[in-house]
Amino acid sequence: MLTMNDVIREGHPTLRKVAGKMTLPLTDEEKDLADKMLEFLKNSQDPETAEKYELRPGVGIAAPQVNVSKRMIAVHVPSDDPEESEPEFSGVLINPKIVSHSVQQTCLSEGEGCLSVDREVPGYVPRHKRIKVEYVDIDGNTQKKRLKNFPAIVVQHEIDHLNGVMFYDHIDPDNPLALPDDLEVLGSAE
Ligand code: NB4
Ligand code: NI
Repeated sequence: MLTMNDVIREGHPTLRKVAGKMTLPLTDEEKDLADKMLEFLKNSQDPETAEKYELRPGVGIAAPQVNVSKRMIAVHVPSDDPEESEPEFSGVLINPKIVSHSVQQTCLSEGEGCLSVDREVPGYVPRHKRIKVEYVDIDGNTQKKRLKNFPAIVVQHEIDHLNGVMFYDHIDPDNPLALPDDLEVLGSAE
């Protein structure tokens, strides 16, 4: 299983590289990594397992974060309806590409963090409120998904890692908590 020891931290050059496209079909090693990335997220969201293996909770992870500079991400976004056991969006996205997005931007009220950043970096991280993402799933099928709000923010954070971009690159250094009137804060109106 993947643990925090496998997660590289800021300063490691791989986090600033543009990751390479994956060729299909995936090798068994790549399939194994895909499974391990998704398993890591599920483990990290299970209080017992997270505590036992000292995992920081995560809703997303990108292959470069485990020092594999390839365009693969995993997301496991639980539904925000406690009754709903099914996750809102969960899976592995290979060669993900945002093919269109809204003009409207949104951000998380609490800002963002990153498993590769061992410090708090306060500030709003503007993201597209709605995106259409095209990717190949673990079975080799091309998928097109429309996402909005939290799942859309998670996928954008992960795709940034594939392009060597860190969440704090989007924070206004002069006024981190600036709220331009066209920037909606998720959790406020929603
Ligand atoms: C990626 C996210 C940071 C902002 C917002 C949040 C968590 C991450 C980083 C957008 C993407 C990891 C990957 C969480 C979390 C809410 C859901 C369900 C029950 C606990 C879990 C906590 F863990 N960020 N961590 N950071 N990244 N929400 N949740 N909860 O996932 O660096 O590149 O289990
Ligand atoms: Ni991250």
